[in-house]
Amino acid sequence: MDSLAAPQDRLVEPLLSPRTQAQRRLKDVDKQYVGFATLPNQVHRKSVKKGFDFTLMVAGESGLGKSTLVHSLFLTDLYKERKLLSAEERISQTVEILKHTVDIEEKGVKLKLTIVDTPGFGDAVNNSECWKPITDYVDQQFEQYFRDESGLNRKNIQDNRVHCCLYFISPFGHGLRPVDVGFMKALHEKVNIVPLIAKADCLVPGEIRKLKERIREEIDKFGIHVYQFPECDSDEDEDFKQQDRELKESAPFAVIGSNTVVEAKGQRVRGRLYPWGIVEVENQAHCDFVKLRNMLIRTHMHDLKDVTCDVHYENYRAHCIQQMTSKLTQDSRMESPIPILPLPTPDAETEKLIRMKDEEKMKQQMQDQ
Ligand SMILES: Nc1nc2c(ncn2[C@@H]2O[C@H](COP(=O)(O)OP(=O)(O)OP(=O)(O)O)[C@@H](O)[C@H]2O)c(=O)[nH]1
Ligand SMILES: [Mg+2]
Repeated sequence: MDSLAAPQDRLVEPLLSPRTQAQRRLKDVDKQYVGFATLPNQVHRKSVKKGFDFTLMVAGESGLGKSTLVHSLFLTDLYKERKLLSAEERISQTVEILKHTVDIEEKGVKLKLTIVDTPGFGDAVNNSECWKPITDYVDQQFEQYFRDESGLNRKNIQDNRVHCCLYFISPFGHGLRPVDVGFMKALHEKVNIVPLIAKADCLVPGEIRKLKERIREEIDKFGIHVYQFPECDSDEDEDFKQQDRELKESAPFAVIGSNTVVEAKGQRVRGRLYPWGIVEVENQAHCDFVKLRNMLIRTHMHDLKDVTCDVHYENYRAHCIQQMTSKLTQDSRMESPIPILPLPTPDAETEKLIRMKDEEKMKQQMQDQ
């Protein structure tokens, strides 16, 4: 820019205060750009104003600690006034699909978080009836969204689609059970499934490692599509890349849930107190609870929403539109107001007349020439 400045400007410049010089230079830079570089700021401001919503579902066999984990993850933090339960005050068995919604705000960013707690199913059952209420629930949310989107007020649609389903796998088996395979396959095209090893405090680290390996192999073998963490961008810093690697290696996360606060090394922590010691829910050496929470809230919430919208909902939408069009064409065939009749074929007499007329026409044309 300096080389383009007028000669008198170049003489005056050194006499100006450093602040004015800086302001001048900024103005010069201002002249060089149109302003679309502010687009990310505009998007940021708009989305912060609008707020975010996220729906998380938990599913799996009965008694694996789904409700407890959900409380450990969010609800006791969110419901500040809610008292922590004592060890005796167990969370009761979930008998119907329960939806809890909380509005939270952090540094001016609003999040409407919905937790869908589902009743657990028995391990001996391997028929679609036991998870039908869950698949129906997911479909109903898609259906509602599809209807809202086709309605008049498209701007203020409430997004209740399930963005992630934490699927609890028993720590006592040798891998996936038929019920796990059946459930995940029934849902994997509809929702992002994040498999978890429940009650990880029941296994020693070596057993957890083996079970993780086994589950990963079986997920592959049975063709189950669980949520895939996206590739890390190459321009991310080394710390982030390392975290991303660890996250991917830890899947399926082994988790521990607890509703009690216990004292460990002079600190009050959420954990489980056993005669031989304490397992801490938020201690990374004890389980993957923190990794799971970070993934859900800090690092992958947006991607989970994107995949829900761009892949799962798109599939549902395409299927709906296909069904609607095939029904429409079927109906119009059946109820067409103008009967489509076959074209009449001329009889022999008419054919003879047409031929004679044509011959006459030709003779006339030849005489004229
Ligand atoms: N050892 C151990 N026990 C747990 C853990 N999480 C929950 N529990 C206990 O397991 C029992 C069942 O927990 P729930 O949270 O009700 O299990 P659920 O999966 O919601 O059960 P349903 O509602 O029947 O589907 C309770 O006694 C919990 O205290 C855990 O991480 N480790
Ligand atoms: Mg429950």
